[in-house]
Amino acid sequence: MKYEAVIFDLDGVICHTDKYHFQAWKALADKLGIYFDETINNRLRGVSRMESLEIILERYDGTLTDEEKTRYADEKNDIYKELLKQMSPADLSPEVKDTLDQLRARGVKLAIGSSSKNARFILGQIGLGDYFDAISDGNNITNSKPDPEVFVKAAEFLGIPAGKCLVVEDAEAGIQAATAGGMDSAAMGDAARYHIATYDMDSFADLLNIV
Ligand code: B16
Ligand code: MG
Repeated sequence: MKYEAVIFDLDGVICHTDKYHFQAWKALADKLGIYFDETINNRLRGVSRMESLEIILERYDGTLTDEEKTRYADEKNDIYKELLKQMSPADLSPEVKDTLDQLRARGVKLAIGSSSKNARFILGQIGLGDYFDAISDGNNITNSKPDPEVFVKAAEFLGIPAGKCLVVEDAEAGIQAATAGGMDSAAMGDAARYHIATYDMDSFADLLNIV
């Protein structure tokens, strides 16, 4: 076995919440009269909530105080959390669940490394609340991807050296974070287009050949 642990990004890897992020940011952008579209939304992948707000505000004419920014980020998160209530175990694909189960059966440790502060809520919604051996998320980090902190913490929580961990990511910043943390990476979706990861995946089940 090449890796003792696999650290999974959440959004865009285990499940897909982009459409809910989009709807929630769009509602806020509309309220502030800011242009916002799917292309701008793509830039928010893997990026923290406050950094996402800054990207959206690039098209805002006025200036906001830090208090106002925090209030608007909270407002977006309230809308987003309300939308997340629609998620259920049906949002976990059989391919993803089956692959995770097979990795676990081989004795591989499984962790989450997500920028999201809602990671535990999302995992609960899709029926994986108690599934992972460790969860490192937006609540236990001070620096977001491409800083390696979220993955370094996940490896620490597992007690496994970085060199024995594989990171699975859909965001370019996430692949950069894995590399900065001394970890190999496997890229899915958007991240696979940049060919900067150790492996580019076509499907989630490819992991069974990589690990
Ligand atoms: P929250 P990941 C990231 O999750 C999302 O991809 C990104 O779009 C979002 O802004 C970020 O979490 C923070 O999310 O507002 O819920 O704390 O891909 O790192 O699992
Ligand atoms: Mg992601």
